[in-house]
Amino acid sequence: MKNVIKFFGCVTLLSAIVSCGSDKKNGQGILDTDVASKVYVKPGEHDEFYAFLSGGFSGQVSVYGLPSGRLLKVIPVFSQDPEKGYGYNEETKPMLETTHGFIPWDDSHHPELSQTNGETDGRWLFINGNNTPRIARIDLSTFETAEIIEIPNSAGNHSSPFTTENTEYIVAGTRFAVPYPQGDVAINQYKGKFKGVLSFIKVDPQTGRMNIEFQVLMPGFNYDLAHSGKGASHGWMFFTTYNTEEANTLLEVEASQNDKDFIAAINWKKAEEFIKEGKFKEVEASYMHNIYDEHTHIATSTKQNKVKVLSPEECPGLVYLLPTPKSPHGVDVDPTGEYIVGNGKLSTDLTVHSFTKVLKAIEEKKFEGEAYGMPILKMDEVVGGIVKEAGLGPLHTEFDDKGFAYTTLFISSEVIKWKVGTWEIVDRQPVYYSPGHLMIPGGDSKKPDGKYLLIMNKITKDRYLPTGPELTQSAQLFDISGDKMQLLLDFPTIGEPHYAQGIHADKIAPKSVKYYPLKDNKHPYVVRSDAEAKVVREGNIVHVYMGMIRSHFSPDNIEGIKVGDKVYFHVTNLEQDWDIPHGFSVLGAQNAELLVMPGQTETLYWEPLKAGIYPFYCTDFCSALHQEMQGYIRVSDK
Ligand code: CUK
Ligand code: CUA
Repeated sequence: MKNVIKFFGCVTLLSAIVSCGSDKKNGQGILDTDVASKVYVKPGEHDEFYAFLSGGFSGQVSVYGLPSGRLLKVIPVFSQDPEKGYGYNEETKPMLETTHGFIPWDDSHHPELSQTNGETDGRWLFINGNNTPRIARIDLSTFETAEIIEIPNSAGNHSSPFTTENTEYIVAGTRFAVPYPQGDVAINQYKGKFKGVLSFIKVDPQTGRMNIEFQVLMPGFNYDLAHSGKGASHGWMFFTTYNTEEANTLLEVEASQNDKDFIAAINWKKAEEFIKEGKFKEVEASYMHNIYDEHTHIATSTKQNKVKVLSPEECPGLVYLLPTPKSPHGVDVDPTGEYIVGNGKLSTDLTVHSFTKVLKAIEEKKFEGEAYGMPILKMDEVVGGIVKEAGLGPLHTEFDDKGFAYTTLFISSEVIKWKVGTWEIVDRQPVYYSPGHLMIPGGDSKKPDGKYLLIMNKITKDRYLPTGPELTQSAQLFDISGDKMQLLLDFPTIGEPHYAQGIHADKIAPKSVKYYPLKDNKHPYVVRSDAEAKVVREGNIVHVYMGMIRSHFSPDNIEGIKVGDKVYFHVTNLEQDWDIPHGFSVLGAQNAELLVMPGQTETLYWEPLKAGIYPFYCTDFCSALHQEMQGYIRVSDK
């Protein structure tokens, strides 16, 4: 009997250990295996959503599958990428031209998907470069950067690139006010001489091509973030501001802080009328416009030099200021377009403006003053609700499809869920650590997909294995289909993710390009078969027309090259099959490599510096005979 009891005691203990080790219950009484199954995407199966995360100071965009958190691709935008040769090959170098020269770096913050009728349509992804003000457009059929436009008379392009509900415009707003026109001005002349410029960039509905339609000349505030009106507020764009005291040093920011800053509401429909009426000034504005041609796969960079500018002083009704407590950071508009949430980072409450009330206050002229010709609406007249005691450091808000909003709290490291309309907080979860932006697929559109919420954290601390002083930033996935938010997954990100966008895979995957038809290749140095391969000399410039196909190069032996020649390898991938790129590089190549997609031609520039034999080879393992895909160049003294 005694033995039996002992035996059972053992079993109980054993099963306790087993269940502890493999199937813990979390704080909400849910088994780890239940959580794991929610993010488990079986080998060979696909994720339900694409997530596009900004790469912050890496200047890239990274593409993840959700819910698995699997990294699918890194898209170079404002960066050179040795993996793909972007920014190294001759075709893409012009993409990184600016009026300050070739700049292969930027700080990219906010990806924004194009929309049709207020819904994400999977056509393009826009992203800003903060430092040398630029906006890029990525084509989501190829996942390549298709266009970059520089923003003139602007600095610190932070409140960008947010779209209107039919991608009529994307906007770009200056963070740093700068002298207008730019020039040598004493910094303490800030107030009065420094201005902020908000740009409205028209997007061609067929091609996606961008064009700076007009700029609005604003006072020297700092413009932080933006979001577009939609539905009820279609035709309006909202920008948060800080430093409305126009101080040239923010060292004593808290001491000198105005009690309230503003959300600037811009009526862009009205702006279009002012443009038609000729109420604009055409001013000097030099900027580069870089376009990657989809037929030649060659980028061209063109300098532009004029832009139309509207001034609120001369355009009554163009801009209204909505007082919003203490340094609002994000501004977010709910799916109906009625509520405009100002996330005041130094306030513990969230102020929500009602668009209906804004219109009424405008109509009834309920102003508490004006600034530079822009009426300041009375705060009491426009507030639609306050989310009380949200927490410390509210930064950004996204929305689901059930009438709830989700806000990140940077300082208290939490995310809260609250009800739009009652303003009551219904859930609060810790995140690890210090969240900036958050993303629900479609969460800033008219039609959010309220299944997952992604939180992007600035600080990771102890969540992963240590990697020296720097730890990767981190994303955390929550299930938001139930009443309570449930943490599912942590995964590392590339660079600092600011904003992100998510979209159902069905809106992109079917349109994905598998290869480029060779017959449509309009590159001037294309070869369409091995037979067309040749070497052409023009003085000391040598053009090598080269073909590659599994598993050889043509030509693969090249002689007659001299030290000091300028050699251009124009390499065409002759494959017509999905996922068979070939790579190309040569010993001593000064410009990384090429990674050429099937049917495409790319050019590597090389200057041989001394006589010798220089092997070249394919850098992408492409067939069983990949290692045989090689050749030689002989370089002789002059
Ligand atoms: S910012 Cu990064 S946390 Cu540039 Cu959108 Cu707010
Ligand atoms: Cu082609 Cu390896």
